[in-house]
Amino acid sequence: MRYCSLDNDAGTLYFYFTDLEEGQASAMMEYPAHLLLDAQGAIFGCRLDLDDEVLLSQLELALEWPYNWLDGQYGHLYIRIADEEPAEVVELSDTAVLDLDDDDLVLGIELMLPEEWRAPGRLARLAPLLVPFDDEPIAGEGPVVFGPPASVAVEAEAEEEAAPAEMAAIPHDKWRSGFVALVGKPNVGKSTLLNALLGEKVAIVSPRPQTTRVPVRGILSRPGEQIIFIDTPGIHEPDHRLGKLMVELAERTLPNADVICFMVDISQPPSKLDRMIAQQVQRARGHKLLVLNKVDQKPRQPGANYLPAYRELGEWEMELAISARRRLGLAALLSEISARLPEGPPLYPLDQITDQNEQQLAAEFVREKALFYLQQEVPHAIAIEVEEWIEKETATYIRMTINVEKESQKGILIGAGGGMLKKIGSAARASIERMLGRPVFLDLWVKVRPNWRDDPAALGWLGYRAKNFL
Ligand SMILES: Nc1nc2c(ncn2[C@@H]2O[C@H](COP(=O)(O)OP(=O)(O)OP(=O)(O)O)[C@@H](O)[C@H]2O)c(=O)[nH]1
Ligand SMILES: [Mg+2]
Repeated sequence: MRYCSLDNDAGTLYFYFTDLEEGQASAMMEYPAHLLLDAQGAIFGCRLDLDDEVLLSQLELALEWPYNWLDGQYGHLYIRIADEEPAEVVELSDTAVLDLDDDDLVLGIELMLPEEWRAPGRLARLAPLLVPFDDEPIAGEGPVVFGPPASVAVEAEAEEEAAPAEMAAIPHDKWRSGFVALVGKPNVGKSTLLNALLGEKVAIVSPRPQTTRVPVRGILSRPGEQIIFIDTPGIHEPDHRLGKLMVELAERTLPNADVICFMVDISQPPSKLDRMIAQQVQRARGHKLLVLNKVDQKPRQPGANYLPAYRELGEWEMELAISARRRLGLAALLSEISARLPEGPPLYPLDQITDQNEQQLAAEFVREKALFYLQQEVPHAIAIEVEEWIEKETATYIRMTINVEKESQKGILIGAGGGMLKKIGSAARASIERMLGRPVFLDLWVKVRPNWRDDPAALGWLGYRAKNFL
């Protein structure tokens, strides 16, 4: 490794394989990541679980360094500063980013570290390579940032930690509470934002559109206020019954929302879908905020500023430019939302953070890993049923069926020698273990349910029915 650097405000640890010039990194790819820890708990490297989209030739710079290597059988890329076995391998809840140059050569890696992994002790092994982080990842690029700098966002997150008992002592008539809908087209970062606002992973995220299928509630309780965020499926032109339901469920959140965050991707110009959704949002009664996400990303056309085009899509009480992934501008967004909450008592227990149960989340983690590892239509044709969930003495035994629509998809999902299913299973198991805090035995089976996305009966028993979410 050439050097590493920590952006403590955004919680990003950078590993670079070459000296970087400003603006050199021009594209990125995302993969699940793990930290490699030594016996003292210090980070000495990371592991990325790559897929076939990365070519060996792209890893030339990374693999020039002595202790880095690619385990071709599993697609695991190890980035290390020493040749040693890790005492512990820890899964990160956020994906890591490969930074690529114009020739698609991987220049470096960005890891999103939770607070507890940014401690000096954790970085002791990396210290000799650590160079100060030179701020301003978006300096001079892209549109104006309205949000405050990241340090403000981080401080605000830190101060919100109030014990539920303390909050419970506040009389109900002093509370404000309300529903905040996160709506927009697929892939603009709604689920990433929900997770970033809560500081917990309650919604799965993937680089593929149409990741979220049903509304997910994330509850943020702070002294005197409870914000109930509703992450919605991306609104799109559906081409099967499941898609229709996804869009219907997203649209139904609009009339009841106190605040609507219309989310767009500021690195791209508005599309027909953005225009259509903006019009729907305009008809709703709630406060309307225009949330311009991905300010960290360069505009599609160098130098372009798409802000005026988005601004024109409707009447917005406020415009906020943020990066959900880098947690920039979130404190400003939260305070604008907070200022618009109606009076009312908390609607959920103060220690509850989502409306989903552990079984639903576990099934979603499997779907998330499938979205990462599988190509094209296959991950979209997946529906997961939890068949068994048994708390045993040493582990939780979980059996799930992964339904696909075609024999060919079943073949791809299982992979040669069962390799693909194993890869998805082991990545999902790590996420489920992290959530449950105990070992998990995950038993995955694959079944073909022809055409389930267009079959009302199958959709019903797979849990995709409107009345479950009203
Ligand atoms: N560069 C950048 N990428 C982001 C940001 N926020 C989200 N992303 C990426 O955008 C992709 C889509 O994110 P999601 O949160 O799944 O998007 P979504 O709007 O929930 O998508 P659907 O569920 O399909 O509607 C993922 O690859 C995210 O990592 C951001 O602020 N900057
Ligand atoms: Mg989503």
